[in-house]
Amino acid sequence: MERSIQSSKMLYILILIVGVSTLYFVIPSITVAEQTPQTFLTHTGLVITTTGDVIDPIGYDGKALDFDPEKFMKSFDYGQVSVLEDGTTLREFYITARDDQIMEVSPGVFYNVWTFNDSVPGPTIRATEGDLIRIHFTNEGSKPHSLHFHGIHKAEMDGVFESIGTGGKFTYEFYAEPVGLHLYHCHVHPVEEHIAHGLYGAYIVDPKEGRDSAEEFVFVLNGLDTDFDGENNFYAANTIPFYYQHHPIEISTNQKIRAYVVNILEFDAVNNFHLHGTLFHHYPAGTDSVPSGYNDMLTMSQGDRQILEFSYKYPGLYMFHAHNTEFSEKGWVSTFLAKETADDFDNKVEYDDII
Ligand SMILES: [Cu+2]
Repeated sequence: MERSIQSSKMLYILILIVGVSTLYFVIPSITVAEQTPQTFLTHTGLVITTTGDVIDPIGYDGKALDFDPEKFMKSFDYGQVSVLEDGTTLREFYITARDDQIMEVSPGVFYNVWTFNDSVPGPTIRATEGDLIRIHFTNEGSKPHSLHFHGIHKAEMDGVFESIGTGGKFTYEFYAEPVGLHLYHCHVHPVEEHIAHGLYGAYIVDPKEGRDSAEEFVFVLNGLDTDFDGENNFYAANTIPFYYQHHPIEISTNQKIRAYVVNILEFDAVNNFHLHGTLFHHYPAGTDSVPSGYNDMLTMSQGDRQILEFSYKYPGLYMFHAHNTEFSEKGWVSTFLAKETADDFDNKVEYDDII
């Protein structure tokens, strides 16, 4: 009898030991799973290994970046201006790269953004044709970065072969040419990783005679691969999915609108732009003064950009979005709210008088 009680006790102890050891092996494997490096094969065949742990804001001791798409779309950085002895206008810009920040890109979704001047996209650089552009670049990131500008410049200013290491500085200098809408981005390998995280911006060169007066907006079409699997989870105009759908961009009817549209979308071969309720004249790369077409639809590959000019005849709320349904349903959908101008009311009175 005593023996059988002892055997039962032994059995219970054995079950307890097995149970506890199982928990010991199971629970730690669950808790460390998020920090285990995962390897992904991207569309371009690139292998990316990431722990993905930066996506979790708990443990990140910095403040999440503020980004205001409303402000961004109307902000142009003309640099610090001075005039050289030969009369050339010098524009100096200070750009700092970082890769350790996070941004709440959608409610509760924190993304490790890599930034130029704490912003994704970086500042929209603007100059006039023939100006001398001098960019004081500093890399405060943990990885090497660079600045590669589209446009005409010397090979050593191309930002491709010289990557700037952590703490490094480099001064890029080139003349603003040609007139157009260009872009800049980091060109350090793997480039798709550096672009996907946000190291890019728009670069506008105005003609010496200036541009016609218009309400101007910048839209950088981008995406967010928030789970690091080489595919975008969100799409947007200016980083924040659905932003301009919830915050319509107010414009006036019969007002000339000029939109600078740059496609930097990573991972997807093409992106597109569709405007409702009116058509636009469009200028590929903004390099010609004659429009290439009159359309409500544009398709762009990565690096393509277009200047669009249009106006609204009738007041109301109009969408503009990717005609690729997946992209629009995942955030690349925006709206213009065209309000009637005083001129419209005057016209209406005249029209009423006639009938
Ligand atoms: Cu980079």
